[in-house]
Amino acid sequence: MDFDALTHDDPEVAELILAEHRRQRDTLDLIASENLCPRAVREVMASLLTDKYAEGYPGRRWYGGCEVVDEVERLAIARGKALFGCEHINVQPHSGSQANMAVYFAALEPGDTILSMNLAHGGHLTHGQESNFSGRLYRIVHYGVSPETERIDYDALARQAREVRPAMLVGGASSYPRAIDVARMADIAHDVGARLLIDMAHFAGLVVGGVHPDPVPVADFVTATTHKTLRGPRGGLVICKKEDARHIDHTVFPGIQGGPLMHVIAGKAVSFALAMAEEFRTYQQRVVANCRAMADEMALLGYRLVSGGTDTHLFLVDLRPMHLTGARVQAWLGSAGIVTNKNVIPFDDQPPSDPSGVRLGTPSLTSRGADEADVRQAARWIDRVLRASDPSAEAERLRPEVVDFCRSHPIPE
Ligand code: DSN
Repeated sequence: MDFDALTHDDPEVAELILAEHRRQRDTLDLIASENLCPRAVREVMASLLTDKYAEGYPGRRWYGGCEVVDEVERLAIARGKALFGCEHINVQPHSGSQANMAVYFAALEPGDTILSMNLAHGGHLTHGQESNFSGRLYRIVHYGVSPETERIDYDALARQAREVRPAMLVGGASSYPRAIDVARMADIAHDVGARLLIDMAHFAGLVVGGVHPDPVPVADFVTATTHKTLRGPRGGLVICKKEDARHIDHTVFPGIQGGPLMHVIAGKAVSFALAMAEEFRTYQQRVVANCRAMADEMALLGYRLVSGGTDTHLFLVDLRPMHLTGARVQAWLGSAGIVTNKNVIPFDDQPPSDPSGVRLGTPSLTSRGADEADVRQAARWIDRVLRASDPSAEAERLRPEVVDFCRSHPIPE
């Protein structure tokens, strides 16, 4: 990595970035929402596009000197429309939270009812958590997963929608391992006159890769982050039909944001182009195949997986049969160089700070070239630590093997 100016001007921050580089280089990242964006995207993010103010939209800015960034944003929009096959895309949201906020503000009034996935069953903060703006501004009713299958019961959801009559149905989750039946969700929403938002933050890359049902043709609004399975810069986007385009754009700016981050928008343009290549499709197929293989290995090793497995890039391990909790497991695996996150599981008795599950995902590992044999090995490493009589000591013993693996599967430099 090349940090000549930074090393000279601020060696302290330069050293922290190098430390993070070493950490990423020498650890296995199994956090399902993380990925490794290509160097081209990082170069754009570090470019002087960060200096430009461009409030407004291409051709309609509140600042002079926007002729180049206009082209950047037009390119991101054109590529985004081609990639997702959508009528309209807004590439300015700084994050997935702001993308969701834009949709709620554009389509709802405060106090309207939103029917969304329970956070404790895999939903997201912006789907109505009580301290989040969504939970404070709207009347939130949650659906969850069935206690028997740990999957969404679409018949039950349809009945609930008929009782609740929400203004908006929200589909999408942060820790739901199964594909979402977006067509069924659209039927349920439209049957009760609700608008449908599909938050595909986690699975946008899978949609592009053709390994998850595509919400774009059936949903009124689709939001995404660009840094998870999509493997782009950290940011968000909103997709909608032409009739909502003006309203969404006006809600993003000036409604909830000021100046767009033009370096990030350029990064989105680059990642959209990369996502159109055949290699990206293959990558997404491998993310899902790797996830299935790793989940299968964990199940063979005797672990209980929420819903019995996965259709996506992530799965959840129920630690209760092992008499373990997520915080300890996350810490032990972290000592071995295996980075995970503790996670609530449906019907969890444990508090969110130390829940009964751990979430495992394969996007980052697959970006390093890991194959099914590699992820099965990662599962066996996890088992080795968790079954050891002294997991902390076993994690220390395992650490050099993890580093060897990481060195033979480098991160993008
Ligand atoms: N925090 C993200 C995740 O880890 O799933 C969701 O925004």
